Amino acid sequence: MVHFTAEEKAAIEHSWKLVNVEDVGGEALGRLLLVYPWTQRFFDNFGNLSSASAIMGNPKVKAHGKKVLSAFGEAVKNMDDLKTAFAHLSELHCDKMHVDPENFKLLGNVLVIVLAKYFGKEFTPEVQLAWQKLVAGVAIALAHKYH
Ligand code: HEG
Repeated sequence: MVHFTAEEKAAIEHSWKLVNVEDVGGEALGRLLLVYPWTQRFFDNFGNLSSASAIMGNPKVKAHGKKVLSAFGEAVKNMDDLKTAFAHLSELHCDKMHVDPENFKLLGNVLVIVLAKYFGKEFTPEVQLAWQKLVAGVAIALAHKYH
């Protein structure tokens, strides 16, 4: 299980308040679709994903990215028990959406990179490490109910 120090929790809680879930979530999901194009198959109802600018400007990508990143807000509130917090979403992704859980790790790593871009110098190595641990914990929790 991923364990967070008091300093890591404080760093995540502080930086989370500064995150615009639509901008960061949209960019993270857009980059996932661009960098790992096979992930596009889960979103065949999203319309035009034919180029980088189509993906990054697609309103459905933005809206879904916002939804995904908003769920990270639950992670920020439940750092001590991510498995319980994500149990229901884990079941949904397994049983309904059939998403290969490897993709949760990919999205988490893309998210850390996008956060680094938004925060710039404030994304110190300590803050980055805390976020890396959080996205890893979320990926593990989301995979937990897979069978
Ligand atoms: Mg998932 C739906 C969260 C990664 C594919 N995702 C959702 C929903 C949430 C969510 C909150 C809405 C659930 C509902 O309708 O009740 N997703 C979420 C998180 C992560 C993640 C926190 C973090 C890693 N999702 C993820 C990845 C893929 C994916 C990597 C595919 C590559 N999600 C997916 C699909 C849906 C959701 C296909 C249904 C979209 C729809 O509404 O049509």
